[in-house]
Amino acid sequence: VHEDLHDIGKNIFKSMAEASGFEVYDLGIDVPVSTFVEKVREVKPEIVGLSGVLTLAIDSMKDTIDGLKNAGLRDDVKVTIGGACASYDTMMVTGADAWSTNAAETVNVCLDWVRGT
Ligand code: B12
Repeated sequence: VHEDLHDIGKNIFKSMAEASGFEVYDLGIDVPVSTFVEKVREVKPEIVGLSGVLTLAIDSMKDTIDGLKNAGLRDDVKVTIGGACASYDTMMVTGADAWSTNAAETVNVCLDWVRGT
């Protein structure tokens, strides 16, 4: 998410999701809200993953989810946040659907989402 340059955890989650069959669009690091909104509009993904480890990434995640809401796209996607700043409280504050500090567990959550279970 914007302002956060850490990407090791994001890359691990991306690799694990791809290994489970997901097609992943990696938007990189320090990603503006507008880039998420444009890509979601273009690709129409089932799931959006947001990664951040800095405490300030919590605000960036909330901004990003608010951006999806304001663009009328929030209800079309599940959103999972991950990284060291992710927690149950962070999920509640940002308005995400799930949170993770464990990429493997969250790949299983994503599989459940796309299978509709
Ligand atoms: C490596 C590192 C760096 C590297 C990053 C390299 C890179 N390419 O990512 C470098 C040296 C560049 C760096 C820079 C900085 N860092 Co740094 N960094 C770390 C460090 C040592 C490890 C982070 C990491 O990669 N962990 C390993 C990964 C695998 O864990 P993870 O991200 O949690 O990912 C796992 C899960 O959370 C999950 N996951 C992650 N993302 C996602 C996403 C989704 C969707 C899902 C489902 C799951 C998921 O899957 C992963 C595997 O299970 C931590 C300290 C620590 N020991 O944690 C500090 C740390 C995060 N950094 C910190 C700081 C302050 C900075 C700097 C601001 C330092 C500075 N003054 O310049 C800059 C940041 C600049 C910026 N704007 O981002 C602080 C953050 C403090 C805070 N709470 O805000 C920490 C905690 C160090 C500290 N104790 O002070 N850092």
